[in-house]
Amino acid sequence: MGCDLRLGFAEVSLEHWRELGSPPGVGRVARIDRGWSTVLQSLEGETVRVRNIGADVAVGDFVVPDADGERVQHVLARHSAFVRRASFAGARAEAHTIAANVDHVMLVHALTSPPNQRRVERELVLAWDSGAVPVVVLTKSDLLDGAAGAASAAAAVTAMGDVAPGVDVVVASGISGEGVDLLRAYADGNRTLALLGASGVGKSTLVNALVGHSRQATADVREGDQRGRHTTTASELVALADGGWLIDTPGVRAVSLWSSGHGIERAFADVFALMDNCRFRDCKHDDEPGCAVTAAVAAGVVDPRRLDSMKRLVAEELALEDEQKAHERTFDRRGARRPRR
Ligand SMILES: Nc1nc2c(ncn2[C@@H]2O[C@H](COP(=O)(O)OP(=O)(O)O)[C@@H](O)[C@H]2O)c(=O)[nH]1
Ligand SMILES: [Mg+2]
Ligand SMILES: [Zn+2]
Repeated sequence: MGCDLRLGFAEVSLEHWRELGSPPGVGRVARIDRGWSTVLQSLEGETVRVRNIGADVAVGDFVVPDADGERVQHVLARHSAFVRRASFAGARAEAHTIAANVDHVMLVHALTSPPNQRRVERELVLAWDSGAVPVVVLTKSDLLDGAAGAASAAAAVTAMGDVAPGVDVVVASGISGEGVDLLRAYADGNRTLALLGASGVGKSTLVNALVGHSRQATADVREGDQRGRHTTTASELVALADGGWLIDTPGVRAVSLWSSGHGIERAFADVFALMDNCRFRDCKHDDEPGCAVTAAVAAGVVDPRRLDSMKRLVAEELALEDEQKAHERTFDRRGARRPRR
């Protein structure tokens, strides 16, 4: 038995599978419910449900069930993973993988609210860290009417573009269909897209438009009809008709950093480019003489809120690293196994 390449296998996952001796039953996790993975084994929809016991599984993962088909035996190497910090007040930081093996992270915002530059900056750090390429999607364009609407959409594109250097910004609507073909093109070549954003911004409506039929429940399913009023509560992998995959995710209210790479450098590439010209190598960009960053702020080239935002994210990342180091030291003293990052 082989594997169905149409599931969108990442090269690293395939290699890992071959190293394991090409075990049968390999598939892709389409959804996770209370410790159970639904594993898609072919594009036609052959699925098995297996337990996740001891396996760190996320939607989008390629997995191999054990011989009895009861639990996940191997989670194949990922080429990307969108990870955020999941922890409760006072609890130690823990990582939560929202989606794995994603090629493009669509950061969805609604044009009906003022563009939230600070939120998208934070999302971009996580997106770049994930290994996927972000795209900013401004949806609900159908709700902006006439010349005033067009002007406000254009202003939103500029505002988001200003804080997303090198990132595509796409105007879309899940209702009128504007931008939907553009978005679908990101999945060309059997790639996987993940939609991320606050609850109610229009992710599931976009999924339905991209898939071409009503696949995902959206918020306006009225009480009283047979489906009740349910919306996305867990991530879900959906096939696109002409190839490619989509992962719809539930709304995340606050995205906390779980940083592990160079997400901040990528997300703030414009500011980092300026830093090369600071006089001091250890410049903190506060009030040091010869600081190219504060000079750019003074000249109106960089928004002071963007600089503050970057400093806050850097501090948050350092605090998280300190917390993890302290925790690992505690573990080392106890002689316990280090927690996996
Ligand atoms: N007019 C309009 N309404 C939209 C659009 N996208 C979503 N909505 C509405 O916004 C609400 C939330 O949409 P939903 O897709 O469930 O958001 P999600 O929580 O991000 O998945 C629903 O009432 C949708 O009908 C859009 O492009 N245009
Ligand atoms: Mg939804
Ligand atoms: Zn400086």
